[in-house]
Amino acid sequence: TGKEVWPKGDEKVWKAGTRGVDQDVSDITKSFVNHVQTSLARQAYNLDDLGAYQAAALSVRDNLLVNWNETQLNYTRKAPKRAYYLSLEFLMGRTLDNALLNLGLKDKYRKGVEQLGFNMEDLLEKERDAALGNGGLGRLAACYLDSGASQELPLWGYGLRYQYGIFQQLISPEGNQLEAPDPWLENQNPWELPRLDVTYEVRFYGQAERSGSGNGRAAWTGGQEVLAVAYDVMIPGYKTKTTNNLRLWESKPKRGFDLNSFNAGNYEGAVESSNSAAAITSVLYPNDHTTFGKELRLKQQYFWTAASLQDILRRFKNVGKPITEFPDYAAIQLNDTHPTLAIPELMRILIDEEELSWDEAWKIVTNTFFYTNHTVLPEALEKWPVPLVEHVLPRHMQIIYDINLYFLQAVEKKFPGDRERLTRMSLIEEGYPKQVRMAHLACIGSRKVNGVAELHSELVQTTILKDFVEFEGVSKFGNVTNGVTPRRWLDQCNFELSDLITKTLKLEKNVWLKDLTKLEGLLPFAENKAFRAEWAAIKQRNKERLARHVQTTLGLEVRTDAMFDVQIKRLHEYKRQTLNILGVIHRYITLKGMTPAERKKSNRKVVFFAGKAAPAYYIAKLTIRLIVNVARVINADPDTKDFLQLYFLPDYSVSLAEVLIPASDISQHISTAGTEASGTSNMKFCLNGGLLLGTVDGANIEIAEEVGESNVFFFGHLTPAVEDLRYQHTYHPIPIEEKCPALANVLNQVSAGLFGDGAPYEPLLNTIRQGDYYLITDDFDSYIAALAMVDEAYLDREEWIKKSIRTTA
Ligand code: C3B
Repeated sequence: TGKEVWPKGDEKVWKAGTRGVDQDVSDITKSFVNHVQTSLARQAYNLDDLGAYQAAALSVRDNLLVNWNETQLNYTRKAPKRAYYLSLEFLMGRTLDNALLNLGLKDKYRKGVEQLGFNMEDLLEKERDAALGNGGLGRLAACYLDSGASQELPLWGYGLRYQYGIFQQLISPEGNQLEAPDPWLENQNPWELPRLDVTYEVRFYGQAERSGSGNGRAAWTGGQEVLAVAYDVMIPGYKTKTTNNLRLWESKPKRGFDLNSFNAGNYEGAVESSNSAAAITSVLYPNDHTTFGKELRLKQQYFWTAASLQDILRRFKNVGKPITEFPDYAAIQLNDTHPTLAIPELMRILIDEEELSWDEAWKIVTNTFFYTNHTVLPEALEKWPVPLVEHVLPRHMQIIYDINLYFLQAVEKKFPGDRERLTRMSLIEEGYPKQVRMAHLACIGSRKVNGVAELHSELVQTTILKDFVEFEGVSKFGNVTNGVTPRRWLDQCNFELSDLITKTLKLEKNVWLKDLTKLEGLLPFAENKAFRAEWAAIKQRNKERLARHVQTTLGLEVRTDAMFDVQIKRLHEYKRQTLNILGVIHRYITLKGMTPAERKKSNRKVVFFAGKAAPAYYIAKLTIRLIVNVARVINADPDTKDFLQLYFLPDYSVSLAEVLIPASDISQHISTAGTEASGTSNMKFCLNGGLLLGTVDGANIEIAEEVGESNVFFFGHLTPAVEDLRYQHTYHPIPIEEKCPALANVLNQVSAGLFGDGAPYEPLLNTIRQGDYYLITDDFDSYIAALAMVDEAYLDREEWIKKSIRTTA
């Protein structure tokens, strides 16, 4: 009718009881004390920092909820087209500081907790990271959520509520990575809202019987039924009331007990099904860029996509439109191929339950999904064994075969007689066993396909999906270069720099924090000496903050009158932490060969590494071991320790990144050309005035275009050369002593025991000596030359600061 009718009871009483967002310090202290007393059942007498953090978090959550409720009601009323981001990983990090920033309540909360005898910094440190992700892909999802809410877009995330996030990394006395569980929900999680009333059933196994009437329908029955329970996480936008939702599913048994077995005295059998249901969301798989074909992982993927689709469809049905209009109300972004089962699942719902024809259903599906590819590395492209899919999801296997049949018929029509093309493009890869190629399914089931940086998107179109571009036309394929939220990655983690920028640009902070092109206004200030001094002083204080952090967590003394050189990311051969550590060894050997007078003239440097290795990735773990043991020797060597220090910081996390990034003078992004799809920490370092040392790869290229090539340090072979070089390694290998004597010397010193027994490192060193798939031997000399240019540039400190300012600008 256009006129609102009050739904229940006395409108005035409702309105009088409605909670607003806290505005005054006294409102804040009241709600804090109230939570201490009622939610936590504690008092001033027994409230420690952890308790105070919890009270503050609960009180902030109340504010988020007010906005969240309003936002959701608004969406329901206006029924806009909604975007859904399906991601198996959301690497959120901490929430309290971010929520305060976005609500604009930071200062007031600081004052409030101070009045109650606490220090805000201490409380913030008590929060555990929500680490439901492995690395770049998961953090990108988290940044997109912040961005979506800040731009007031009706965007919801869907993921899994893992009991255990990414493992905690410990380093053994020998320097080996050890993994410990991350029970992040142990102390309760104030940021989630259990929605025990929002549940869906999800089926596994059983039988799928075709109806036999030729309409393509089937009945899927039997097997195991599991319940998905919703947990909602509020996602506040920056300086807006828009507060979006991240819905995470937890699995639980549909029935707590099988009473029949219980009565028969079989208690273990009775609880067995409940154990396996709960197992689905128990742990995040810690593999980055590799797939293992584990049944539980397949169950995770289906459980999550099935629950999310039911939820999305229910919301759509409330709008009251015919199902054919679904794509006008929902766009579903697939974060990598992990949620690709959503494609056959939506087909199943539309055909078997909504009783649409195949063509009607396929039209809806292919207008609903959008697929983002995040890597072209072959080992990361998901494939599921056909027998496994048949067993766990019999109906979906039928549908995938049907999709494949129609698809290959269309390909055959366009390219008659091209059998090889059909083999290449098929959704099913031949072999023992046959495998379902998820990237092919995601591609043909989606309306658009994108890569995550210009070079990467180009590679997607010319390598792994080349046939699909030829078949479907290039307009379906595009590029969306990754981004990072400047709220967390500048304002929060580097507030001093943020304040200086605000003061200098003479703009409200919320203006440039929502429009980073405004940073260009800093360019002229690179020429201003006083400004440069302020800029450099902030970098220095950030280095001191990092040094304090290392001191309190590891008890180590980091010198801060040196250049800070940082490489932090998952350990992987393609990311080439090996190149970096071999470069450090080269530097050490060179320093050892100098006279004390020569050394004095050299650039002082502290090198930081951090990152986790997949628990089963042997070579990556050896790299960690080598770094730790090189550090032990270098940091203890009286000849060199004033000029070169090396640290491996254990248990890399979002929170640790927030301390490391603002302190970096230079960061390394040195993947073999063509292997790093984008990288996102490269953007974060640059935003914080850290210079970039890298290969011509991923988003490094676009960054260099923006900051100017004279402000970045590029080295190494380019993408088009990589294939040829690998061919040469295999068919015309050159002995390493001949090809790269400096590197040969480094490898020999490691073998000979310069850093303790060399034998354990042989498998790692042999990956370079033989095959050298990631081109360490080809890029080593130009890498060392680039490092020398970095040193030289750093010695001219004023010029360096100019570069730093220009990089941010
Ligand atoms: C990563 C890529 O390795 C990065 O280059 C990229 O910036 C991010 O995704 C975000 O797009 N990635 C990942 O973290 N895990 C994968 N399995 C594949 C790619």
